[in-house]
Amino acid sequence: MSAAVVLMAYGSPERLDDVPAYYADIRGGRPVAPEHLADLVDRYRRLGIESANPLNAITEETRAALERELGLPVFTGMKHWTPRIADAAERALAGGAGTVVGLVLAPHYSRLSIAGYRDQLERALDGRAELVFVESWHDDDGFVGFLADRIRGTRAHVVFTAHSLPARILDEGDPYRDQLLETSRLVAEAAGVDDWSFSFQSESPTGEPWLGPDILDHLAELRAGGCEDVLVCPVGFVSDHLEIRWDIDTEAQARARELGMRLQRIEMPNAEPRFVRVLAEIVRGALAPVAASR
Ligand code: FEC
Repeated sequence: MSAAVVLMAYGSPERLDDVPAYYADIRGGRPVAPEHLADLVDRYRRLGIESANPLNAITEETRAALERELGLPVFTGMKHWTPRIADAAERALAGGAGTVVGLVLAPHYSRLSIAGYRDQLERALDGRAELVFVESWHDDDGFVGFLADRIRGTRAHVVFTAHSLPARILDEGDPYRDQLLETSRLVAEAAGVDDWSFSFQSESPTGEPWLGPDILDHLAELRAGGCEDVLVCPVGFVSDHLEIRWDIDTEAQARARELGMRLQRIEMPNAEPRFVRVLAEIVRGALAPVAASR
């Protein structure tokens, strides 16, 4: 069996000049409010992304390490930036892949997130290879164990976080929130941590209600309950995204300071060898039934 992996990520602008096109892609043709664009450019500027983005280098490092670990070709495909998911699919096909494993660098399924990655990959492959798509890996033992080791022994209250989504997903029976709570519970249990809670982060100004509580409000509630020390564990992200470096390290940190709290966060998995081995096991698990059926 000739297999290849398309490793998918949200994508991040490579330089400041890319931000308008990147944001337009996220909006998918819907209007972009000039003040929201200016705010986004400002956030990337303040993170020092003028002419190069370290996040894209981390994704490439992860890809290369996963390729070495698996001994299979791995191609990176971005949902909202380059290299595109479609480019990655073409490269996998050009290399002779008969089976393509689609793995997203986001562990939790939502119709508003993972389904979009799947759709792009399916359309690009267009039946030219068998697609084995990993829908979610939120309860993967390796992933849970990895995060548990990050929080084990802490005396702080642990706040698990993930990207918010429009609240209407709950009416649509979307499993996103349940999967997030499941990861949080499993990680806390594995680490022997009893003192924890969950909150969302990174809500966008789209004019409709989003899932809450938002971490900024949640910190105030925790403080009102007497909590002074918080460890943030962003279970919905695996890299040093804008959402981590800005929303947690800058905004939530400022809120915690205002409230007189100490806020720390776990190191993100990024391209850490143990995390790459977790991803490799997920790919092997996805390929096992295919190999067995041959
Ligand atoms: O450069 C970076 O590191 C940022 C990468 C990035 C990640 C990410 C993850 C998720 N998002 C999800 C949902 C939405 C929805 C909207 C939305 C908007 C943005 C904007 C930027 C952005 N997202 Fe994102 N997201 C990242 C970046 N996201 C930039 C636009 C400006 C802003 O609102 O701050 C609203 C779209 C709209 O306007 O209609 C919905 C979800 C995830 C986690 C799953 C995943 O990674 O795919 C869900 C990383």
